Amino acid sequence: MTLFEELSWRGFIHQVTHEELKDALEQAPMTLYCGFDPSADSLHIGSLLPILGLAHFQRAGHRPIVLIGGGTGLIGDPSFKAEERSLLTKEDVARNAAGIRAQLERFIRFEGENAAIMVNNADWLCEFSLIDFLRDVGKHFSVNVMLSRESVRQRLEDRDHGISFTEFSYGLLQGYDFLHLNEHFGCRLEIGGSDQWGNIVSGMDLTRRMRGEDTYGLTFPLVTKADGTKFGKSESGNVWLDPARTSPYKFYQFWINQADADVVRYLRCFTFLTREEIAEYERRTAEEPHLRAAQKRLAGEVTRLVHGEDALANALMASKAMFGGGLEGLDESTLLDVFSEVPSTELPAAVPGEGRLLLDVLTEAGVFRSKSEGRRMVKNGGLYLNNERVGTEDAVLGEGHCLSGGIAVVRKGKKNYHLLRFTA
Ligand code: 485
Repeated sequence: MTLFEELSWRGFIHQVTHEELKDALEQAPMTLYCGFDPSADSLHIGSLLPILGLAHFQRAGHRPIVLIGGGTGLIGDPSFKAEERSLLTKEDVARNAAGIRAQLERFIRFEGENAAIMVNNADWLCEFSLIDFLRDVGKHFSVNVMLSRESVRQRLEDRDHGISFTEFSYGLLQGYDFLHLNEHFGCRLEIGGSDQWGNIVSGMDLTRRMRGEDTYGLTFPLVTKADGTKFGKSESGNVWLDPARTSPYKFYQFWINQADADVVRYLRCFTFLTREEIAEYERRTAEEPHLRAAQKRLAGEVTRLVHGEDALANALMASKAMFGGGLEGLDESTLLDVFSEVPSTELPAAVPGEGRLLLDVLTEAGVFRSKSEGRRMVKNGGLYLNNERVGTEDAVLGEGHCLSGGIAVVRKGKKNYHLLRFTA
């Protein structure tokens, strides 16, 4: 399979500027780029497709350039955005750029053969003098063409949400980047999401006009869900790649909860599994969907890719905890994360040797309406402390019951959880 066939099969291709790109990619290694604006200090799973796209190109022997938009991020891309954005401060952009740079280093190889390159467009855009930019670059852009771009149509039609000159100029800056990378690194292809088509074509036009060089553009489709809701959002909002924003456990849960109608498509574009392996998961999803084998594999692969092996092991353990698995290996933040939606009660720390009757504590905490309800539950074998069955109604709550962070997990029946948090 050629790289292009593989990218098509995996669902990476929305549009290409030239059909010949397919052959050009087979003939010689190519330098290509994708840009990321640092509008937040972390990437989210919307950026995963472009990142993996770059990784596929690199695996096939091409040289990726990852561009951080430290300059363009100060302006803000208006493409398909309904409203003018508020400007970020220079400090914010610089901080975000550092965060994003660190994340990208996980996915793409910056050493060895066809090592990737990371650049920041602040290095050339911020130094440009306004007069020089308007004379040398602006002169090649036709406002008539810019006005006809689909990506700003809505903003031009709607007077209430118009577009400032600042945002309208964004395409010139991104266009200039392509020219710069062509000149300095021989870059011949820009890739991005389908919203980037206009900006990519601007850069290609400029590079042809100013350097007489022909270049290519390729866009990815927007990832969609079969039920029509937006991909990439969980109940708590965006799914981020930064573990401090979306924990590896929540990240794992996001993937494991994908619908049967979507999961095979996601295996193709979000993992490196082979065609044969994915065909097997397709069969299993059709024949035994209740086992959710494809979802488990998807969640495992993507969590490992983004957060690493240890975080995946922790996320797996945390996921089992919800279904009665052992809790001892989990640290405080994971416990609080797994049980974040569960009611909790704060109690003074248990004093060794002076433990209180568990049923008293639970009745006080409101877990039981009365002590007799508690007794009944113990008799029926339905009360668990830290996922271990409580065998007797005289059980004493002691220090040994505290998990990491002074937490004890109470469960009534199958899945009625309550947290006890002991404070020092
Ligand atoms: O030379 C460039 C300078 C900046 C950019 C690209 C090339 C960034 C681009 N204008 C942009 O806004 N990209 C989005 C971002 O940074 O969040 C997203 C796109 C998405 C995909 C992704 O970046 O909306 O389609 O291209 C990588």
